[in-house]
Amino acid sequence: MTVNIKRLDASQSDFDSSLTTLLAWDDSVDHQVNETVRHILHQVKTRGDQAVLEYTKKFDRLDVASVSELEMSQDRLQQALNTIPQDQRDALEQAAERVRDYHQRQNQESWQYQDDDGTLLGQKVTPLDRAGLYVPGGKAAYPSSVLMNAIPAKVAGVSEVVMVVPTPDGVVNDLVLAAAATAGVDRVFTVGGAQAVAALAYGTDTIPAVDKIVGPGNIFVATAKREVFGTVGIDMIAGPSEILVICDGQTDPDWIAMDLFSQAEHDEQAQSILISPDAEFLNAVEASINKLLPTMERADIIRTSMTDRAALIQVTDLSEAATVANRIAPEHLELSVENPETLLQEIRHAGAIFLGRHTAEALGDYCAGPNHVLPTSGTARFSSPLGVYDFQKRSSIIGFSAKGADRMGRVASVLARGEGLTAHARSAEYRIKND
Ligand code: HSO
Ligand code: ZN
Repeated sequence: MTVNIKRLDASQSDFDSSLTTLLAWDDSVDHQVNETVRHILHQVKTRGDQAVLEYTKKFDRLDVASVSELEMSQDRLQQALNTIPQDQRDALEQAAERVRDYHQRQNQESWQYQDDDGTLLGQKVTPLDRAGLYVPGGKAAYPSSVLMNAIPAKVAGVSEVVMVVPTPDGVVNDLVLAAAATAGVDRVFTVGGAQAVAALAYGTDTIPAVDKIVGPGNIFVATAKREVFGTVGIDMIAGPSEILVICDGQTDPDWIAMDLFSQAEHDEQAQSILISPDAEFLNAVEASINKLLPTMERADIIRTSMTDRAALIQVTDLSEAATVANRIAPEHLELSVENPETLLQEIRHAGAIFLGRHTAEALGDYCAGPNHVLPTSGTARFSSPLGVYDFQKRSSIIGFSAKGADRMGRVASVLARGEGLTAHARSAEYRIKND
């Protein structure tokens, strides 16, 4: 059964509307889910631990007497790290080290300066006190995501990272626990779903309230995160994974086909797109796709994703490819061309940019160093990868000298009186010298 992949041609007059249709996906809100989530949030907010216990029994079939029984000790995390196969442990630790090194470079310093009046101005950078990390259970439980979410928080200086992960029927994923140990997660509770998000947002007697909740989750988790935003910060609501490859036609078509598969295998709604000025090459990659697909473990997911959402786009040259890429603003962008750094100059919108034929996007998912939590669905137009800066906040620092208070007090007074705010004006005027 061959896969029929959509073909688009940037020189056609209907290209723009075809591209819009291609990029659209079903993210409609389900009112039933909204209702259910609101109810769960309210229950946990008002009844705390007791509600968490009831939902954990109902959804995960875990029947325990207290939430503290759902906490995994640091010894248990360490034990997981000690029992996983040695090659997995080595890989986790190598990946963690590179991710840590990369993120350390994102650390921002506080800064200050003095103006001519001796007035001190600056910005003080402070890590969040506590961050919550949601980790999905089951098939979407990625140990790599534990590293990508927890390491920037620890590098930022967050004192306590609290992880929640559902363990339906008590089935624990040791690799996830080992990743938590490697990343330095402080506390782990085996609670999931909207009830876990609620517990992190509002706090219960046992689960501490956090300041920000990060990490991916199913529709219930995403809806709960949206609802609690404002009470706590959240990272982002991630859409399906995406990869866009620009290729000059000189890379092995099998490599490109597999790169497209690497995101398609995440889920049926994932989007894989190839852009090339070489029509023959687009045909060759299509042939590779059909040759390699039957060899894939997740062939069914890949086939659906490629049939519904993939595309091969013909352009006249690489510059046009960059224009189309900027319009798409993909999560991942591979520049599989001879001079990727030249083409890079034309790229404005992408979550992560992979340079050259040897840079498989998959390396970025695990161990290159940069974060794999990236803006999806075109949001790279205005947002950035998850980073240390997401776990730090800034306070403005203002310290007027007497001379500065005199000079700027006059400015403030005029503006305040213009706004009819007399207390503001007089507060500034008290500090003006009257000689
Ligand atoms: N590509 C995913 C992250 C991931 N890949 C985790 C493998 N494991 C983010 O779009
Ligand atoms: Zn991936």
